[in-house]
Amino acid sequence: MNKYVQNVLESLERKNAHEAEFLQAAEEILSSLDKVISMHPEYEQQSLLERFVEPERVIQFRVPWVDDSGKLRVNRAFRVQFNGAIGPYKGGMRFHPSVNLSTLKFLAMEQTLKNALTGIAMGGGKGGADFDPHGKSEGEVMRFCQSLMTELYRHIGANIDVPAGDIGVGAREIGFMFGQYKRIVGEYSGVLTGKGLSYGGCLGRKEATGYGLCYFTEAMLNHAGDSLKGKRVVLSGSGNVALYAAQKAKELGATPVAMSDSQGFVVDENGIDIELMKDIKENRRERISAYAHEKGLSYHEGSQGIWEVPCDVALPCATQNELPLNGAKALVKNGVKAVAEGANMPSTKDAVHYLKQNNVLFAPAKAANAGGVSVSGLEMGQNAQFVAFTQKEVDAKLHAIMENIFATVSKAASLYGSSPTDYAAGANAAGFLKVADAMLAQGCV
Ligand code: NDP
Ligand code: 2IT
Repeated sequence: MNKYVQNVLESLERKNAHEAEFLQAAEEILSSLDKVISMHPEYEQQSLLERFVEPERVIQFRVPWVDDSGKLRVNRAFRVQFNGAIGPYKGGMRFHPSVNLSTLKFLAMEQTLKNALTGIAMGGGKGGADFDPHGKSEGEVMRFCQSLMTELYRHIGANIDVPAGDIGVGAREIGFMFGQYKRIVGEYSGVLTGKGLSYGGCLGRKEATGYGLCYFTEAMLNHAGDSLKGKRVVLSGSGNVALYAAQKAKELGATPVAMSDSQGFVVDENGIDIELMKDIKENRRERISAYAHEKGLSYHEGSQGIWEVPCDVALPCATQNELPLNGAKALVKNGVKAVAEGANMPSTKDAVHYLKQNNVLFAPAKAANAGGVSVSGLEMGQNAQFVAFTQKEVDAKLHAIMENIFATVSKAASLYGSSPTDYAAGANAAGFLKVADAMLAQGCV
């Protein structure tokens, strides 16, 4: 490894010893930038890496709210404004009990490079709270969102920082947060994306991450002389990303055969009934076991076993580190051809290494799941201009963006990766070069 990269990583480990996820992402990114760094000695002179790994700003605050029994509860929330070199900070809000600063810093750093790949002027940010929306009433979720926004509003803005959804945050939560923002500030602006269609949301945003993931996967398979048509697909998760990835995979001629949630998974050899799954997850907010019951299928406890289900293409779409080495080994044993990451950093380092060693095509999250934030970018543009794109226009733009990201990442893989299909290194290099260039141009920032 390049000495400069190594020094920066060592210093980062000393300073952030307890931030495992952040260090994991930083190591993955920086260790793939050897060639980039050697070709740009000015980066070291200008302390580019030291600046890149340090968030511009971290905001932490308490969120007090009252539950249905009248008890006052407190959660911890954050917004990490990681890098604003190429545009307003942009990235989702996550509501999940596991949320902590390490996870949000890793997500914000990944987001910075992802957003650079989209070609839209968006910096990188991420936020969230250790609040679990599961089992909460509508009123509790609303009061929580309102309380959170009562602090967050002062730190965000259409040209400052534009949050969106992520795990546990969908259209309902965005609506509650947006309503509170507007009440406090007294002005309509495109301060959040993923809004409802009746108040400035963008057609196709809900579907964008999952659809984009399939467009990227299709481009990657096409490049290798193959396609999604006729493939068996396994998807982990059954949230926003997984549902629409399953839908698009089916439209492209594949058969999604298995999906999961954090409790377990189901296998449907006839192909997942997407409408039923959407109803269970989006409307009824029930567990995936309901799908098995209603279809008379067996339900498998535990989410990990899903990687044992034979498939040609695996799309991990739930959460970080959900695809460990064992999972990768099971996939390879059953002949998987491609793994494309819908979630952020779903594959562990050794899982990625094993997949590459076994010639499995691997699409890294920051490229493959960039469709969601890309359409968020379109939503920002739409709000700024007071216009609305049609579903067809959005889909065409999303398709073009994902194909362009594949082309960019593929070219960068040839230049900077260990092989022409080292798309992980390609995505890191292409994203980093754009951010680094903007930072250098702006001086000591
Ligand atoms: P959702 O909240 O809609 O769905 C999350 C899904 O993952 C649920 O099925 C959930 O199961 C499961 N899950 C969550 N945590 C765990 C866990 N610790 N172990 C096992 N399963 C888990 O979130 P999204 O679909 O929006 O996000 C999924 C992933 O995609 C995340 O990594 C997110 O960062 C990433 N992403 C999202 C984008 C978006 O536009 N929404 C854009 C790009 C990336 P359960 O309900 O049981 O908790
Ligand atoms: O990880 C992600 O890219 C997202 N959660 C979407 C971010 C956004 O601003 O739309």
